[in-house]
Amino acid sequence: MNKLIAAIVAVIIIAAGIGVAISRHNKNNNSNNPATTQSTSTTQSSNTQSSTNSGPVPTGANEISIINMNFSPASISVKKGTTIKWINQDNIPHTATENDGKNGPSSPQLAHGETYSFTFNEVGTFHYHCSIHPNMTAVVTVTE
Ligand SMILES: [Cu+2]
Repeated sequence: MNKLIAAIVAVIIIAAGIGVAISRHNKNNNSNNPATTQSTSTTQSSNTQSSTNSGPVPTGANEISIINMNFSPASISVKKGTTIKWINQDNIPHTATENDGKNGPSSPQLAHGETYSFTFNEVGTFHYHCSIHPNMTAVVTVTE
């Protein structure tokens, strides 16, 4: 009788072991699905990043990126006496050229990676554009 009980216990233990193995297997399957979802969402976020790259690019304080035929940010407000630095991140030349007839930015052609700095010593609104691509426009607002 003891052998029979031992055999039953052994079967129960084996069955329990199989049950654990099955549940682990299912858990693995379940965790595979979120992993698939994660990789999908990772792809989505990288897509978001690439679309972000085509838009505004993070810049330092008082820095304006020229990227993808745009000034970024296209509108900035600074205190009088602030120096703004433009950075051309495109592979084609651009300029930052004032178009209000004021004492605003008037850069030479900036090649890729070149920068231009201008200090705004007058309060006012300074519209500017790229002299090579006149549809590229932006504005700097200078306050006291
Ligand atoms: Cu341009």
